[in-house]
Order: sequence, then structure tokens, then C-alpha cells
Amino acid sequence: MKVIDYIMRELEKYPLHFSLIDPEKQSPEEAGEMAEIAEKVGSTAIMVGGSTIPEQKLVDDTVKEIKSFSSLPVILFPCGAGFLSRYADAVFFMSLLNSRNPKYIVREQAEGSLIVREFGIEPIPMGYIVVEPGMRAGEVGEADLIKRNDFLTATKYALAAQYMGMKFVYLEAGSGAKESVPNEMIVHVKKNIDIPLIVGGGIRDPATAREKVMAGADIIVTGTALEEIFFERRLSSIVKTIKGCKRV
Ligand code: 1GP
Repeated sequence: MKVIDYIMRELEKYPLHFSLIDPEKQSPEEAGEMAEIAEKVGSTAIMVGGSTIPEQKLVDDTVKEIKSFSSLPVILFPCGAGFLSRYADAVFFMSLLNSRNPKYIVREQAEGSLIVREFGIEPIPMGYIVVEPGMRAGEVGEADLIKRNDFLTATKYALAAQYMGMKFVYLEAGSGAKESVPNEMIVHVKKNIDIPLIVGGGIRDPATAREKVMAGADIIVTGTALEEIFFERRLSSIVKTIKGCKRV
């Protein structure tokens, strides 16, 4: 089954949680253990990504370890063509829509296109929109950050993504952000699009995750919450809370 079909099937049941692992933040073996726990607590997919491109072998080794410890699909969440791995199941073939630099909108994607084809990994088109504070993703991606009260601009980018044929919209506040994407922005965006909405950045507890889902997020991504020691209990309560909500 294609990864996108699996995600769509799971979304019919409840809102979802994806776990983000950055290959540069731990050893491949530790990444494998994190993925095992993520699957155990009910996360639906493992995203592998980061804001800088590590040695490509590190991406390969990390994906291989994750695959050997977990049966969840591995979706690459790359910052560039050098981040691709043939061992992954799929790749968010993403465009940073509010970047000032064409490199992050389409040029890096052109570089990666033939590699994705050669590796045989499933491309999943996704519109990526970076909201204040944006953190490293905003800096590295040279984003014209969406202001936290500018719901209209966020909505325009999201609907443009849908009209360009992208399958998901991702509202990103940046990894480690003190403030996650504002609930009201999620409400506005969700009201105006028909494709699933992914929200991530700065979500570290069940209450915040619930707020985002109640506002309209279909999929919640957490990365930092997995990096903390003894993250299993916290991640478990985040995932249970998300799956216990009704999709908006
Ligand atoms: C970053 O949205 C993700 O791309 C996850 O952010 O690390 O803050 O959970 P956190």
C-alpha cells in the first residue's frame, strides 16, 4: 500500500501523530530505539529530517536502524536533495512556499527529482509554510515568516498549495519554538482548505496538542518531545490525547 493511502486511511479513524527524528541529534541506534517507542505509543509514521544536510550516510544509517526497530513508514522530511535515502518509504516532496529563495521553492526539488525516481521512494507533494518564530527552518529556508496574527496570508498560501495539487499543507512554527502555530490561524486555514493540515513546532504536551487538533489540525508532528530523556510517558499521553479527539 502506498504511504499516502495508509495515511488517508488512518485519518478516517482519528487525528494522527507523526514522530520527527533528526539524524544529527542522536546515533542511528538511538534513533531506532526512539522509533520503536513511537510505534509502541501509537504514532502513525516516522519523519526523518532536519534543517541542515548531514553526511548522506548518516541519513541512510538512521533510516535503516529505524526500519529494523519499527514497522511504521519512514517519510523523509528533507531540507535538500542531499538528504535523500533509498531506504525510506516516502519523501515529503515539499516546497517552502513563503521562502524568498527559489532554491527552497523549486530548485532544490528539481535537483532531487531524479534521485527520488532512481531510489524508488514515494513522493508525497506537500506545501510547507513557516510561521513566526520559524526557528532554524525559517532561517535556513530564508522564509518571509508569516506573522502570528496574519491568518489571511497563511490561508492564501495554504489554498494555493491545494490548487497546485499538493496533498498536504504543513504549518510550521519551527522546531523548539516557544510558541506553536496560533490556534486561530489553524482555524482560518482549515476552514478554507480541503486537504489535510499538518501542524508542528513547539508542541510538547498533551494540552497543546489537543488545542491544535480542536482548532483543525489533522496531523500533529513532534520532534523535540522525543529527544527528552524518559520521553515515552509524555509521548504516549500526547498521542493518546490526539487520537482521542474528533477531527474538525
Ligand atoms: C519541526 O515541526 C517540527 O519541523 C517539530 O517541532 O521539535 O518543536 O516538536 P518540535
